[in-house]
Order: sequence, then C-alpha cells, then structure tokens
Amino acid sequence: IFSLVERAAADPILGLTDAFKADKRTNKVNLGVGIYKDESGQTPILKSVKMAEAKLLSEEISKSYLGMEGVLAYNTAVQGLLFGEAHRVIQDKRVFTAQAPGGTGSLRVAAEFVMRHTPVRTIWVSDPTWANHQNIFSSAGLEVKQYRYYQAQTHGLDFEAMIADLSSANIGDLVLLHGCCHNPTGIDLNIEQWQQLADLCLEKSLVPLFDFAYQGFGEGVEEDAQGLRVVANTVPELLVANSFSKNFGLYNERIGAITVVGNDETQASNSFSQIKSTIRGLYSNPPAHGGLIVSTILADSGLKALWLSELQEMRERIGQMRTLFVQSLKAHGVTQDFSFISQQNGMFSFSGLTKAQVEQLRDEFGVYIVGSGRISVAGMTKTNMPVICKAIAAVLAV
Ligand code: PLP
Ligand code: TYF
Repeated sequence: IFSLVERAAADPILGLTDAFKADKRTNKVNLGVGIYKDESGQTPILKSVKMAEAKLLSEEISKSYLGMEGVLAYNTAVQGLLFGEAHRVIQDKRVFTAQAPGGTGSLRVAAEFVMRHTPVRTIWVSDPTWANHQNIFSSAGLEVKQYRYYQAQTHGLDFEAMIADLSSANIGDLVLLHGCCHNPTGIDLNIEQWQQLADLCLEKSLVPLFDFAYQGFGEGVEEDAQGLRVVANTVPELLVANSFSKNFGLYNERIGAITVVGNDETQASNSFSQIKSTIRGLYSNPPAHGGLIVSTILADSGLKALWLSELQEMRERIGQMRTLFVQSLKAHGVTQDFSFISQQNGMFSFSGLTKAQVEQLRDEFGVYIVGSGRISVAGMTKTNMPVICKAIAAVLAV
C-alpha cells in the first residue's frame, strides 16, 4: 500500500528551518519560524518555569493518568487568564476548559468537536492567516473560507471588507479570530472594531473560534485579552484554543487548552462532555508536565509575578527590535517608508517584500524569512541587525 503514497509538501514555515540548518554559511539568519530569541540569540527556559519544574520534581508523587480534560487546577487558571477571574461567563458557569497539546491540538479538538456534534461545516479564516489553519481545519473535514483582512496598500486592516465578507456567512458558521498579535500581519482590531464584530456575530449567529497564541506579546496579558472579553460579553457561544508555547516558552511541552462557552450551564456542560469524548478518541488524555508547570506558576503569586516580568522583558525586547529595524533600514539607505513595522503587534512583521525578494534574501544573503514576506522580529538581535538590513537594502535596490 505504501507504494501509492506521494511525498508531502514541506511546511512553508517549519520547512524553512530545515533549509536553514542545511545552509553552510556562517552569517546566516533565521527569521522564519516564530520562536523568541534573546539578545544572545538563544531561546532560553524562563526562570519561573525552571523554578516550577524544580518544585514539581521534588513534590510530584505519581505519574498516573490524568482525566481527559487534564490538570483541573490548570484549566481553572486558564479561564482566569482568558476572561479575568470575575467574568460573567465564569460566574454563570457557562465556561469549561480542557488542557490540550498546544494551540494546534486545541484547534484540532475544537474542529473535531464541531464536525461530530454540530451541523456546522464551514470555518472562515482571515486572508492571510497562519499557514497551518487550512491544514488543521480541512483535516477535520471543515470547509475553509476566507474573509478579507489585510490591505497591502496601507499595510493595515481592511475592517470594512472583513465585515462585508463575514456578513455573507451562514448561521452557525465558525469564524477564526486571532486573539491578539495576528499571525502573520501583526495587525489587530481595536476595541470598537471588536465590539462591531461581536455585534455582527450576534446578529448573524456566527460562532467565534479564538486562536490565542500570543497573549502578553502585544501590550500585556490583560490588555491582549480585551478583544476576547468584549466578544464573550456579547455572543452566547464561542470557542477558544489557546497556547502557552510562546508566552511561557514551553514550545516542546505542547501545552494549550480548548475552552467552550455555551448559552447556559447545561449546554456548555453537554458540549464539554462531547469535547472530552472527542479527546478520548484522539489521544485519550494529555501529557501532564506542561499543565503542571503553568498551574504551579499561576497558583504562586511570586512565581506569577516573575513570569509576568519575564514576559514583559520578551515583549519589550521585540518592541526595541522593531524600532531598531526601522531605524537601521533607513541607515542602510532604504528610502521606502517602513514605519508601519513599529505599529504591528507581536512576534511578526509583514514586510511587503515580494516572493522574488524573499528568495534573493535567502539565496544571496542567507537571510531566511517566510515566502509571504513575514519576518520574525523575535529572531532579530543587535548583532544580526546589520546583516539583515544590509541584505534587505540590497534586494530593495534592485
Ligand atoms: N496559532 C497561531 C496563530 C500560531 O502562530 C501558532 C504557533 O505556533 C499556533 C497556533 C500553534 O501553537 P502551538 O505551537 O502551541 O501548537
Ligand atoms: O507561525 C509560526 O512561525 C509559529 C510556529 O506548522 C509554527 O506559529 C509554524 C508552523 C507550524 C507550527 C508552528
């Protein structure tokens, strides 16, 4: 049977890392995949994580199975981060959360749950969006449609087009929304726009599915959740797939969660029972370590404060790199206006560089960015900045 299997295409983002590793040049720079690097170019383990792990190592007494929903204290803590502890959906007991393997696993569980237990067959994603969304949702059997989002001319949001496209969605359709730090554009909605979008979802009975992978990388943990909270205040039903890969630096622990908010306690609880059943059919129950790390940190005020300060440090370093990037492009003789890069949120910058320029950056200069022109600002340092800007100046001058 395997003789019939055709070779899969490489992932447009992860495949770049393979090409980067195989590149023998010494001054190469990887600004493809969204992984945070510190000033020395390392992706360190957070101190708060190391301390939580030390505590777990000395106190953990069993490796027995978790339930399908994972670590209970973790799930409660996730809800606090997402909605704020006093939010109406928590008080009304309309929200349930299951630990799941990363943002990706959480998105897949959400999609499988919707396919198996609701009549909904369509999900709308932004144009552009994270490359894996199409793969995750179509693997679960959902039809993926696109709504307009990014306007190339202004390097900004085309909110009117977004609303116009979503106005043609059918009752019950899922709408994938990036909670903050939109990947790949770095462009987010403001509060008024979130409210308008929430009103549309309510009016047309659309169901938001939040992909929340960068909480704390925009303006702060609380600030970044405002969009989600506005929507949760307005619509009766929604799903959230969140990830702690980036904001806890727990990439390879595969830690995230799937959260369902229902119309009332019974509907939410019934839905959650089916989410757990879906999980059982996929991987039975999640690995414990990541959930225990996060819940240990969030339950301890000292560790939580340390985590928040480490997250702030990552956020601020990326902000500094944005400013330096814009300045040093200018210093390298680039005359085009790149000031929009300072307005974008999160790890990424949507540069507007063409596919041909992206290829030239890689082939001639060893600077790797995603084909769409997305640059991971989180991979820039004061040391590699001159290499990057010199290369970009050269491809723009052609
Ligand atoms: N969603 C978005 C928008 C992302 O950028 C990522 C990046 O990794 C994910 C989901 C997946 O997160 P995880 O690595 O936790 O699966
Ligand atoms: O967009 C990124 O770079 C991150 C990391 O299949 C990532 O979200 C990229 C591709 C992928 C999984 C994770």
